[in-house]
Amino acid sequence: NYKCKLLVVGGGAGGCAVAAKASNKLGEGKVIILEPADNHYYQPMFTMIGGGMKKLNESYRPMKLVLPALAKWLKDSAAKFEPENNCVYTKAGDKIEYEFLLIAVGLQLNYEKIPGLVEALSIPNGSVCSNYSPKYVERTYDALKAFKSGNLIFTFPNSPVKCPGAPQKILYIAEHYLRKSGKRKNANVVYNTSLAVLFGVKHYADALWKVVEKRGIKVNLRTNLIEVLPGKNQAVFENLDKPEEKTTMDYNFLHVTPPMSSPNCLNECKSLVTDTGFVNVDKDTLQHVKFENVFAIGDCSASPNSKTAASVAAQSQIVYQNMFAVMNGKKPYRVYDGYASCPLVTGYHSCILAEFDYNLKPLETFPIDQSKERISMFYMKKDIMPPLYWHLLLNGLWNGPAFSRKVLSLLDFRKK
Ligand code: FAD
Ligand code: UQ1
Repeated sequence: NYKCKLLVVGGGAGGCAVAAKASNKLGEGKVIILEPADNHYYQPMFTMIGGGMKKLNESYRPMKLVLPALAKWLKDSAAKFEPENNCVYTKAGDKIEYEFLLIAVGLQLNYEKIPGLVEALSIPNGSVCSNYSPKYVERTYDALKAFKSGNLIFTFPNSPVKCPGAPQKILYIAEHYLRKSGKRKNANVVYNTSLAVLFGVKHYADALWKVVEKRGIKVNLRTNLIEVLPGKNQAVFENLDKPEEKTTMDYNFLHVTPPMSSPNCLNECKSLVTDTGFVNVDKDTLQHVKFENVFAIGDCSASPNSKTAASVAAQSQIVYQNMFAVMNGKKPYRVYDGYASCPLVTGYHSCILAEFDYNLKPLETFPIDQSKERISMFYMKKDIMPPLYWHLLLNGLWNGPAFSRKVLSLLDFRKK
């Protein structure tokens, strides 16, 4: 059994960033990180792996090397939270008592919720793929190379997702791949999304509708994947506005974004979560609404921002400063504006850099029109973001672009 000042559950983007800040401040041995995985994945790279622009082995590093050396890593997972007693029980049966708790367990992928999908994803060299899991991401580029003609279908599930732009980034990359390889004329490219919009922020949705029109991509809104029939190469969709209406489509390539939910370990502890299972924090301070020594960061939090690593960066400093305020007997004072960013890669050399806040209003860093497809933003996503993530964010040294935005706004000659 263990005792600590701060227990961080989950050593992903958010857990690692805040653990680095906190252990620098508190010193050796005061922070415990509970994390079961051997490797830490930079998930935003999965989009590039699916498009053949990066390799899977570039997307992960051993957990031991990314977690802060001053913190103690417990290689186990949280099985039960008891915030009333300031403790967490692990899967192996240990009890960890804490003074402060940061929950950073991310989001759970539920591939098995779609009948036939796991079977389809296990067929060697098959035409069904998914960028969302390291287990399946390498199938995407292989399936793209193997595609000859027919229907390419891309899906967006009827659930909360992380990086809501990612299901359509691979759509655009694949369409560009087909043009580059002379296969486009034989292909029917379809995006079936559960959402009622192409993207949640109108400013960028308007730009993306132009992209799909220009490139002859068919978009079906409110269309949700409910079954895959791997033997027949068919996918079944429901119309979410008329659930009795089902459509079966033949596929020659199917990219699935799986349904997602909050991790099971949270669902048991009703005092910790909202009715959708996410950690019930105040959207401004990221402090738990009932337990003042509990905070959450990232994809597992119920704060209503888009779930991205960019949000985690912005949240990391807010959580850290508010938690230390409470440690010092003060009230949380930093307020999170809901900042999220989604580099919407639209091909092998182009990207629309979406940045926005809780109100789904653009909150852009650069003094240029970011709704335009740009080469510069593509290389920022492909070559600048990975080192920024590994060297700065995970070491607690990147708090998002808010400061740069303020400085760069001085150069914005569009405002008079
Ligand atoms: P994660 O980084 O997922 O970490 C969660 C950690 O918790 C994991 O290490 C896991 O092992 C651990 N864990 C789970 N259960 C338990 C348990 N019971 N006990 C202990 N530990 C546990 N974001 C962007 O900003 N830009 C992008 O371009 C972008 N593209 C993306 C593309 C794809 C295909 C995907 C999948 C994601 C993308 N994201 C992007 C989103 C980004 O990766 C996530 O929002 C970010 O990783 C969230 O950080 P987190 O710390 O909340 O969760
Ligand atoms: C960001 O901060 C971040 O987290 C490290 C990402 O995830 C990889 C992003 O994709 C983006 C775009 C940002 C925001 C950074 C800038 C410079 C706009």
